[in-house]
Parts: sequence; structure tokens; C-alpha cells
Amino acid sequence: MPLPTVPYHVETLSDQEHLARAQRFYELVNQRRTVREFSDRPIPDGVLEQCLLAAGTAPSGAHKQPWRFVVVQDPAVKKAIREAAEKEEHDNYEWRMSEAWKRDLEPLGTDEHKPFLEIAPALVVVMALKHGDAGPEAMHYYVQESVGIATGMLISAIHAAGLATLTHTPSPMGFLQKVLNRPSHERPFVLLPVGYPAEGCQVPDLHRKSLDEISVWL
Ligand code: IYR
Repeated sequence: MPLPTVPYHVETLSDQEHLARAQRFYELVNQRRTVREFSDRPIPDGVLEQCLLAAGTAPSGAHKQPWRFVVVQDPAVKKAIREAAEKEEHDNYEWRMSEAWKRDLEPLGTDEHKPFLEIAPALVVVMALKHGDAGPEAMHYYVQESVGIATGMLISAIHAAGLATLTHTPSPMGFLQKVLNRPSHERPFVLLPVGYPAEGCQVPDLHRKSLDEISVWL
């Protein structure tokens, strides 16, 4: 049975105002940078909640909303995550990643040490739900796509709130399910440390592809 419907409107704007809004949004997101050095300054009350609500507005396959956001603030749990992640990353950098992959990461200066996992005031672990909480009969569709979109919206919301984050993908991520004591249908998708950049924080001087490089117009 189709759901009842409600009217939907977009604001009436002049052409210039549409353009101005598109420009303003681009300028905002273009200032976002992946931050690897965090301060331990706490996040103001309520900010993360609003960011998670924004992420939860993402479109999803059959509107199943196949995500859960696990917010870790407990220092003991953050420490356990850091230790397990660094163990996996040690193996990644030691032998699991190809030489070409490591060469591609060199400009970003990453390594197996992940102090931000303990220093950042919050870690948001984005979970992809293989199926609904009711069981495998509660099917989910396009889970990776849906959770990827929600994660993008979360990253943008965090940036818009004036905070910094980092898309951390310790691999394999199975340890998170155990450390966080989550059910087996919740798969860790990405881990986002959230907080303020450390004083004197530096980021690589990287450049983004031009419109010509990222688009084709037919
Ligand atoms: N997960 C590792 C390696 C890593 C991989 C990619 I692709 C990056 O863009 C950054 C890092 C790590 O977090 O160090």
C-alpha cells in the first residue's frame, strides 16, 4: 500500500539567488579538510546529535535507513579501539598494502600510529545494517550506497558545524563489532573521529580536480 502523500515545495528563488546559494555551499564544503591532528577540547552539547540527525535524512534503498551511528566518548573504549586499530594498521603497512598503495599514501603522511583515536573527544562509528533489527527477513537494499550517502552528509554536517573529522577505515574492521559489543548484522563502515583540530594543525597542500576533470556534459 502506498503511503499517504503530503505536498512538497521548494522555495521560490530568483536565478541569482539559486546561483548564490550553490556558490555559498560550494565555498563551505571546499573549506573542509581531512584532519589527522585533533585537540581534546570537548564538543559543545547537542552538536553531534544535530549532525547525526542530518546524516539520518539521507535517502536510502526502499527508505530502510540501514545505518546506525555508534558514538564513543568513553576513554577506555577509545583506548581499546586505538590499540586494536593500530594492530591491524601495523599489519597493513607492514605487509597487507601493496608498494603502489603505500606510495600513493606517502603524500598524505599516514602511518600505523593513530593517536587521534584517543585524543579526539568523540569517535562516530558508522554501522551498515545488513538487515533490519527484526531479523534477516527484514530486508535492506543498496546498503553500501545508502550508508555512503549518509556518511557524506554526516561529514558535511560536521564541517558545517565548525568541527573537523577524518574518514578512518581501519582494515579489517571486524574488531569494532567486538569492542563495541554490537550485533552481527551491524557492519562497521567507517570511523569518524570528531572534534577540533589541534593547535598548529597542518594539512597537506593538496588540490582538487577541476570541473572539467570531474564532469562530462552531453
Ligand atoms: N587505513 C590506513 C591506510 C589508508 C588508506 C587510504 I586509501 C587512505 O586514504 C588513508 C589511509 C590508515 O588509516 O592509515
